Amino acid sequence: MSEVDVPDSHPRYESLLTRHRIEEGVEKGITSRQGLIAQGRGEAFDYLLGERTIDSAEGAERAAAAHLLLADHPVLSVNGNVAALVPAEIVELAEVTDADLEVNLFNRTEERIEAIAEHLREHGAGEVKGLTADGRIPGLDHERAKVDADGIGDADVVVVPLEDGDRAEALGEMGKTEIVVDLNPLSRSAQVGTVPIVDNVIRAVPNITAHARELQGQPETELRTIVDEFDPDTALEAAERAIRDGDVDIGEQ
Ligand code: PTJ
Repeated sequence: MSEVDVPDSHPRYESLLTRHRIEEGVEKGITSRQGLIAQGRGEAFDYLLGERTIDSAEGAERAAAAHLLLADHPVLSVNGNVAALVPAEIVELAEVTDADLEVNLFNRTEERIEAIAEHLREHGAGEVKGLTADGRIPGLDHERAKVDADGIGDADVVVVPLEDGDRAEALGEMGKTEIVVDLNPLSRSAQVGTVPIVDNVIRAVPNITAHARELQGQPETELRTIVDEFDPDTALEAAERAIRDGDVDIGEQ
């Protein structure tokens, strides 16, 4: 038995675990209630993808790892869903790629930022940015525009899982390399990302870490080749094709 009282051999194990974590996130004041709706939407796309990492997403995860290793100042943006679903995994990715962690919320409250920062620290994080909020993303209304000047404000590469389309677009306009994780290949965030990863964040984050570990120590030219060879449009088309034409066969639903 496991965290969700079902054996991990259960065909719906991953999905049940995910729901359980999101529910718990809401109970702890980490995840917003809108986060439940976002999760439901994500699940529908994941179901159509066969709840697996498709090849084009694997390629995107490798390109994301290369970008993070090449970055001068990478930052991983953490919202209420990410904190609930992959707290230890996002901390590990930050460690492996020497990235900052910054809590950055769509529905911003100081209480939730504090709760998420504390939750990440309980999972091994050192410094967690997001509370200073002395920087602004141009072109957004006040609350959603707040970032730390020495965090996302200063970053050259930002990982934004489950991001709102407006902000993803505005961050891109600031000239930042944006790595987006979003199960919907048609979402504006995925469409504007430098590297759109159409995969569940619970698979994507550990996969990026695994690629980063493998690529660590590779010459810069090798990393640049991986980055240059990745084409976001091809990856998005492949994901959309998998969703529209996919042959769903993942056991009893
Ligand atoms: O914690 P906050 O206040 O920052 O709010 C976070 C949410 C996610 C509620 C907020 O950013 C939001 O409302 O997002 P949207 O506009 O609903 O977009 C969420 C996107 O993430 C949708 O395209 C979903 O398909 C996708 N998604 C949901 N769950 C997952 C996911 N993508 C990857 N992995 C998931 N588990």
